[in-house]
Amino acid sequence: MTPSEAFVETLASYDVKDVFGIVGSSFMDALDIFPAAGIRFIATAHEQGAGHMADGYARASERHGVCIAQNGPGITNFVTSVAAAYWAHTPVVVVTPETGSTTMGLGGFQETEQLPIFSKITKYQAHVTEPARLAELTSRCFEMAAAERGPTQLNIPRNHFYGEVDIDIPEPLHLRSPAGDPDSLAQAADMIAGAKFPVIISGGGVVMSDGVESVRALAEKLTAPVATSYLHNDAFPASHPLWTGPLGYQGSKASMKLLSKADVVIAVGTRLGPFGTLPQYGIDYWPEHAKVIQIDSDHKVLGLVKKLSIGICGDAKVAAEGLASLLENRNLACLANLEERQREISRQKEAWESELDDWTHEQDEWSLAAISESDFKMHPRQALRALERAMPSNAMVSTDIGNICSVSNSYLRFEKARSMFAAMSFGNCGYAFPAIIGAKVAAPDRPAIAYVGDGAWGMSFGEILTCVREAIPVTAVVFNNQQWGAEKKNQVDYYGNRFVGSNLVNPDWTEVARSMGAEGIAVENHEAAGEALEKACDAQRHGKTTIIEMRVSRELGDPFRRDALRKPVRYLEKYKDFVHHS
Ligand SMILES: Cc1ncc(C[n+]2csc(CCOP(=O)(O)OP(=O)(O)O)c2C)c(N)n1
Ligand SMILES: [Mg+2]
Repeated sequence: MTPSEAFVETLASYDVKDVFGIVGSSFMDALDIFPAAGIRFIATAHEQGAGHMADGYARASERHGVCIAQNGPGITNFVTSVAAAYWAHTPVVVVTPETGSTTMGLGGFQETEQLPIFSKITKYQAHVTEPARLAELTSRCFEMAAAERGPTQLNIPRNHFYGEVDIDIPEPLHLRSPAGDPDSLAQAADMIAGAKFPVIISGGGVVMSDGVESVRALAEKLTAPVATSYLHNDAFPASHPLWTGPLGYQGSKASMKLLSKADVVIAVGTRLGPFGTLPQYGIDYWPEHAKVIQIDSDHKVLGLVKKLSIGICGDAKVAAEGLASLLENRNLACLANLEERQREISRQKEAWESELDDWTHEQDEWSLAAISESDFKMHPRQALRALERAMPSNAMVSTDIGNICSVSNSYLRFEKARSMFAAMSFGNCGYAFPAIIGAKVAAPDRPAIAYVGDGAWGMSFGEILTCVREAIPVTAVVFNNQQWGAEKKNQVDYYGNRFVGSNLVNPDWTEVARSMGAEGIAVENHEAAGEALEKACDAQRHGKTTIIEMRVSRELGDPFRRDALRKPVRYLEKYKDFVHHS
């Protein structure tokens, strides 16, 4: 067979059904036979979109995401999306055809060294040194992406698609993650049995291992409250009495207050990332004196951020099941104060819900002025509450990076895993819309909704073209506050309301949507938000993509990074006024 055939057959062997990218001569010889191999090539508007789609696709399913593009500029366009997938721990195989090996270094066309660019944002990189190794290294990239949970790069000098090879097509290995060392599990079970106020943190690893049921069983055995880790709101069902909501920025005060009381923290499938455990609302909730049991399939994150008592390197689901079975028929200290703890859980949850109900808008000086001066009057929090109430029960929601998307963390609740696809720790604006398009391809029967700020929308709305051309119906909820709000918030808090670069002038986004072949709905009042969302989700069933433009005031919620900013200091005379007057 030819190397192109070997490559495509290996994709098929790994059950690849969809590949995202933009057409290019460097891989056309393989692309030509994608359809015959049962592989759909989804042509995107930008390669960054293709990378995010592959990410969203993998996060919504248990499959690999795959993307491919033209050597040189097509590949450099992937960079941000690969970094995002790296920090979302998503198994994406990034196929990067490169300048031909016979001319590399001569400074021909579309030439750059493609391995160094991705070296810090991939879990594994394969360079195809000769055509005979193309299938083998393709397979390696699939195995490593799954085992290491992150993107891998398959770099292919473009001439290596041609020729003849005599090889066997590799088969998937179906490797399993470690179950957790038995001694560590036994020690952890002893520690949990002695706990008086155990609290569980359920993280992304629980979602990825399909371990929600196992964590639920463990929680019920202990009647332990379950907080979800930052931006993994789908790691525990929100209707469960032990669910307390998300930790981290704009998370649940109920979770934070309950966690602060813990004597033993059971952190399952979470790296306890530093940003996701920062104090919020002035509550420094991390229980410094508690014993911490951390379970993660990646040994490199155990004890990395938070001091721990027992680290268990293992699959979240299998290890949670292991703990639950070791606790079977044991005397549990926490059952002595069971009712007291149950009352406390309910009390904290009710307090937070009623605080959210009353928290219709922001109250700080800037926000109050902005509300009265803004052209648009709708309050983001009220709009988010209304959307929450109208959210279809099996919806998938992606969220972008921005002030309003961050505030949405308090209002996004899910019943099942693989439902929330936030831009994770890489934190790039422009993630949510393409990610939800990929998720929709993986789960076409589920309503797919992206929350996006107007600034981030400007970066990503081009992918409406992909929705229309490829018939992938989704809903984008665009929060038009006419500003790069999250960054403006820093200018309010630190830079004396000097707004350099943070105001936006927007077109009518509903007209833009319509002219691109989608529907557009403008919402100016939170009471209309729910109906608009229902209509848009319904339109998905008829193949239509809808952009809901939420015209909201310029008020702003708490900032991202109080931890990382300082009040400005100026020594030069000409800049002396550029300080913070408060
Ligand atoms: C690619 C990228 N560029 C810049 C930033 C810095 N940044 C973080 S939030 C933000 C503002 C987002 O504005 P918008 O999308 O309108 O949402 P809003 O904050 O107004 O709700 C910016 C520019 C980023 N995170 N990612
Ligand atoms: Mg904005």
